[in-house]
Amino acid sequence: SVFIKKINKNLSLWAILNDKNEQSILSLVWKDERGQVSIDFEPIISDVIRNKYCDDCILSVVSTVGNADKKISSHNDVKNLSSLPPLNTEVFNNGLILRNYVDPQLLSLISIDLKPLLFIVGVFFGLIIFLFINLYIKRQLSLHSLIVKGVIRKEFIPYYQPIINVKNNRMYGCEVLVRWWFNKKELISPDDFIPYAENSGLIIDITDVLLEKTLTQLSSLNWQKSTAVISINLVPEQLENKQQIRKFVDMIIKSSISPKQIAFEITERMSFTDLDKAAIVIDYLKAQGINVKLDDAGTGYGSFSYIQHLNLQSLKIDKMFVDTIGTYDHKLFVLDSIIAFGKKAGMEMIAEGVETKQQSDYLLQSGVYLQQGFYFSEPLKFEQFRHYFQRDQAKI
Ligand code: G
Ligand code: G
Ligand code: MN
Repeated sequence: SVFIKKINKNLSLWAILNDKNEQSILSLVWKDERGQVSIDFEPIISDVIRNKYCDDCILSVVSTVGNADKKISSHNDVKNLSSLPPLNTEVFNNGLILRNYVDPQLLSLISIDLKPLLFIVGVFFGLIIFLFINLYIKRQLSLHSLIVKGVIRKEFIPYYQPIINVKNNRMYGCEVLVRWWFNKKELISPDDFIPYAENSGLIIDITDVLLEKTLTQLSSLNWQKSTAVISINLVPEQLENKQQIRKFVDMIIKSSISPKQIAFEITERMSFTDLDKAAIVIDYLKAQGINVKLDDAGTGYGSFSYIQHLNLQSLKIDKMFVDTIGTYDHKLFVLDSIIAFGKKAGMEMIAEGVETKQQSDYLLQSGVYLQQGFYFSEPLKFEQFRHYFQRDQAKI
């Protein structure tokens, strides 16, 4: 216990700390030649006294049996207090009796029942959380139904970003990037719907529409007379679905474009659930002449294990690494390592997100001559891409 103060010759106030020192209770100690009496207050009373909620609203009376009515003080307030029934009475073995009197007003203050208040607060917060979840689900549901409608109306259209062979400055091919021509008037970027579409499986229907449109548009350019390759993005889930891939292959075979001019880019951002299944599908595609490239290489789930397991022969080096060229970012070493690995494994490499001449030159010097990025061209809508393609064909 800790000494607090001396109240008079015989009486002193102490604090008794509990084990964890979290809450102390107060103890009044009477000491004279006959011995010592200490009164430990209930924690709640200790708390009240410590925090000075009121003066003279607590009275503890120690008396011997038969002596209880002899009041100790003439103080008015104290008299008032002790005229009420005591809050508690304790009789000790040695015959002493302890009575605690507490001002009823204070008592009602202490014992305000917090349960109903807590309940109301709980319900309030519960309601808010419920409303948020509700709103979120509704939004997602409406995005879902909008995409479904968009698929039916074929609102998903391809944009084409050229991939350049820097060695001869000719177009090696292009990547197809989806855009949502929402209600035929608003162009929505993939970032706003691709994540949802990928997670919900709707990406399968979107790719369907996209591939169909791409094949029609590129056929109209006599694409098959060129050697250019078309890259289409797939998520791992699509590649594990052989039925789905068969449908794509059928669409390609029916078109005028040779399967050799088609490649699928498979993103590393998501993981495969069944690598063996994917490996079988990739072999099937290869047998059809369709190449599969590893997209966003180095950014996601185990490039190297995928490359080994899936027998991939192309990788697209992510913009994240191209961005480090000309900086002191330590990821520049990663870029160099990816390139070194690609060379050793005899893989075709395409650098993405090339924005400057410096980046393009560095990559070329490192042996990566297939490049894509704003430095050469943004993704183009079909009309613009037609011109781009025709100009490139005229270079022969
Ligand atoms: O073109 P860009 O901003 O705009 O595309 C944003 C993202 O959307 C890129 O990560 C790209 O890989 C992805 N993306 C674009 N088109 C498709 C597509 O047809 N299918 C899938 N799965 N992803 C796509
Ligand atoms: O993830 P994926 O590689 O499929 O997507 C390519 C994405 O990168 C698209 O969103 C495309 O618009 C974007 N992109 C292509 N070239 C560049 C570039 O040079 N700079 C930037 N910032 N984005 C690019
Ligand atoms: Mn891609």
